[in-house]
Amino acid sequence: MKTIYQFVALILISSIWSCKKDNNTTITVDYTVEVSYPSSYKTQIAANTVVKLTNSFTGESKSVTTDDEGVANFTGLLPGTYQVSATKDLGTSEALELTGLEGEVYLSATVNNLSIQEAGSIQLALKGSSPGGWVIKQVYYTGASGSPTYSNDQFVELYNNSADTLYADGLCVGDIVGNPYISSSSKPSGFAGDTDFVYFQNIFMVPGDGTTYPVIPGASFLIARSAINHKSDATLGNPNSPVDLGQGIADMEVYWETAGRDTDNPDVPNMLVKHFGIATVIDWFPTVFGPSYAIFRHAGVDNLPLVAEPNSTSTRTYPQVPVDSLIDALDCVSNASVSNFKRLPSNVDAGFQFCTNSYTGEAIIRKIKTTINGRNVLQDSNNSSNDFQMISTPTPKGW
Ligand SMILES: [Ca+2]
Ligand SMILES: [Ca+2]
Repeated sequence: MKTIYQFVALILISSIWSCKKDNNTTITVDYTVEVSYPSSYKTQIAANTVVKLTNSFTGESKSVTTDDEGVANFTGLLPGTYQVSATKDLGTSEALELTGLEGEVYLSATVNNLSIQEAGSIQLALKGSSPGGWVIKQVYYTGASGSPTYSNDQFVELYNNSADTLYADGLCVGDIVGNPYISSSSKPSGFAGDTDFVYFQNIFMVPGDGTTYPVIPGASFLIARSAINHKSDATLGNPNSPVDLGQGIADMEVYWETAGRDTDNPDVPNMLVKHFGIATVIDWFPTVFGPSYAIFRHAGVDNLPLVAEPNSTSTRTYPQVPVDSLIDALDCVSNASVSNFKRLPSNVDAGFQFCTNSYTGEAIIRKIKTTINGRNVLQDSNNSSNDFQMISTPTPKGW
């Protein structure tokens, strides 16, 4: 009996062995995963990306890094159902190279319950947060050259510097309290040195329900002091003005009804007035000697604390906005040698800009960092001395 048992056992073992041997040689498969970057990137080949396959039954996982073609080659997989994931963290320099923008980016892609029964391949498209966002692209504050003086054509142009559609709804824009140095009796802002807050002279907000004003990547949103063709409007304009800010160019205008001297273009929507510094001023009138601008979002914009300027005899008070709420800012003063008249803290804007004089028709425009698929990506290092340049004539929505 013992011999028979041994014989049967031998047969069983050998048949199991042969079966196992057959399985090993026939039922593992190879599989490739090709990983790509978003279409807004300079290249779509996502090299050096970690891809992980996890077998849903055994729980075992394998990780392979993609090669120079963005391909991860998996070998010896058991047929079955797999969870697939790829992750890629871009450091600042890598993000800059691929997107034109600084800032860390975290990309990932997953496919759930992928059935792998035979050799094959799959493509994974990485997605993630895109760097960049709203930036101030261009400001024109100096006013037209020639006589009489004319500054009704001032504007601020915002720009979608990201790879995603953004909505302008709820964006606040304003000019910061403080003298840009106009004469030897001028004094720097009493708020200078405050690195936690900025203080506004005027604040205006884009209306909308959150999706009313979409702006595609690489497009602008222009806010005019008054939305008319300043060059050709015989009644309200001035032939010396360098700009047409009529319908189709201006997306918004500021309309200040209270002083009774502003006009309302019914074809261009009006900004919501959140704070108007001096009610008797005819319109939003950033100083032609060099205003500082900031854009921000703040849920409590209607109830911002109002603060008097330190070391000032003025009783006027100004809305205080935390620097954490700022999206972008640009400090301008009257000339190159008065950096002590900067109004924005260096953690917001490490530099400043200036024009040669008031009423010169000059403007300040942000530099182009790179171009990706025809979309200009603008330089944004939070230092306006480097990021912007003066131009002799404004180019509303142009370059
Ligand atoms: Ca106006
Ligand atoms: Ca209007």
